[in-house]
Amino acid sequence: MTTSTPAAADLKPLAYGVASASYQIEGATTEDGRGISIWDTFSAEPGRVRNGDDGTHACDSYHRLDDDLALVRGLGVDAYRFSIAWPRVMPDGRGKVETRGLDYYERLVDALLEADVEPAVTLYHWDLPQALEDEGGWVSRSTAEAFVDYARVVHERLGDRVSSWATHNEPWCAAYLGYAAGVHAPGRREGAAGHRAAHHLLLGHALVRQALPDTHLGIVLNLAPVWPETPQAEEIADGVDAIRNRVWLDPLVDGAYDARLLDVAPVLGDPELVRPGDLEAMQGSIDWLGINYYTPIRPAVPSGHGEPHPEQGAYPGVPDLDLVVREPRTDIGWEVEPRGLEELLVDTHRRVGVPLVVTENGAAMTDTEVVDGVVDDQDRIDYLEGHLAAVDRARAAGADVRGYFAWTLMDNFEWAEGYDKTFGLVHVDRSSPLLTRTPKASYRWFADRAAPARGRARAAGLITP
Ligand code: PNW
Repeated sequence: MTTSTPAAADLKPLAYGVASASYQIEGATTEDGRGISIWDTFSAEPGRVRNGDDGTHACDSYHRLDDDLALVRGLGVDAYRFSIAWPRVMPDGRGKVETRGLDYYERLVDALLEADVEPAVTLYHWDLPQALEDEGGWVSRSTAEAFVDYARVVHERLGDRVSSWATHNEPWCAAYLGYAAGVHAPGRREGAAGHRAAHHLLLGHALVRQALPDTHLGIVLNLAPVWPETPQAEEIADGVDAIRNRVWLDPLVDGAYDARLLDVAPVLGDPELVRPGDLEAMQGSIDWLGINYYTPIRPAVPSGHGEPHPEQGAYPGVPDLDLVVREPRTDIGWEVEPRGLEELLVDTHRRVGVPLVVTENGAAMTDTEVVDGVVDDQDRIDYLEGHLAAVDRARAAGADVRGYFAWTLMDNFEWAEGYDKTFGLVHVDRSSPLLTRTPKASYRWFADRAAPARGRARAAGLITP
């Protein structure tokens, strides 16, 4: 395939945004009729989340919406990416609709539009209603069917005002960390369940596409470049690539699971699971693709020593592997390597042929303290600057990247890591009853960076046509 390479001066402006997710920031888990989610259940089980943390209060954004909207406005970004909590809208996962839940998101959307910030909605960022998990969760086909009803209800309320929609956030995490490695909710450890969940997540996405044919619809994947450490690890790396990247891209682009994937995951060839029409419904079902990027993956043959990696178990069917993490690293232990983002954007552009958006990118730092009202997080600024330069290089090489969202607006509930690892542009003081927000140096830096593009990117129709 040929790719034209525009001169830097011809590049359209990049749209800047900031991202969050419902369970990570909202708190108020029992308010206004919200049902229980699998993350409420999982984080209540001892030993699942670091320090026994949970999202009961999170950043209390459910009550502090006005403060948080002011923070978004103050950043001067073009877009705010957030997710909708399924159990707020349908407490039992299906059937009864809780209008107070919808009211909250409507208030958020209206305030964003009022401030000339584009709302970018993610329908599913991991907070599955527990009632659906009790019936098998994503391992069960009926969850994909329930997802469409939920999507319809949300779209009916917000579809006239929201133009950018994503079905899932990082279905790899939902499927494989949740059902195979068991380190995320619902904490199940069965390899085949991971593959089944992957298929049903894709199916749910495809059914939403059919139900909402006229929406500008995408999916957000945590694709990663897979770089074998040694020539001996190439075979293993291909298996990792199959489960991390191709299990999503192949159905979306080609309407098929490839031969190596079927070898690693024979269950994906089971006609009871993959029914006639499923793969066809997935093919061509995205108008845009979101990519979340943090770090590359470096598979190696097992050395017999070295720490077990948290993602171990998340590539079921692939022979034993080690995952090597090179320096430098952020405080969550993830290697910093902007060239991974550049390569990923260029390769994925060639592969999918739809506009790309970097829907998350950011750095965890535990060492950010407020000193005289200031948080000096220069390391985070360096991380963001390095990755924005990688986006520029990918664009100059022809990759059609329309937007860049920093992860994340404020320090929040970082899943299995609890509140210990923080990615925010805004510091949240967890020791103060008011959960006081203090913009960090990175917030000011990102605001300065976004300012010249403000308005121009949206006017050019970059996020939504
Ligand atoms: C993503 N892993 O999560 C999510 O989309 C965000 O909600 C999250 O806060 C952010 O990245 C930072 O972690 C991930 O263990 C969590 O491989 C864990 C993993 C990957 C992504």
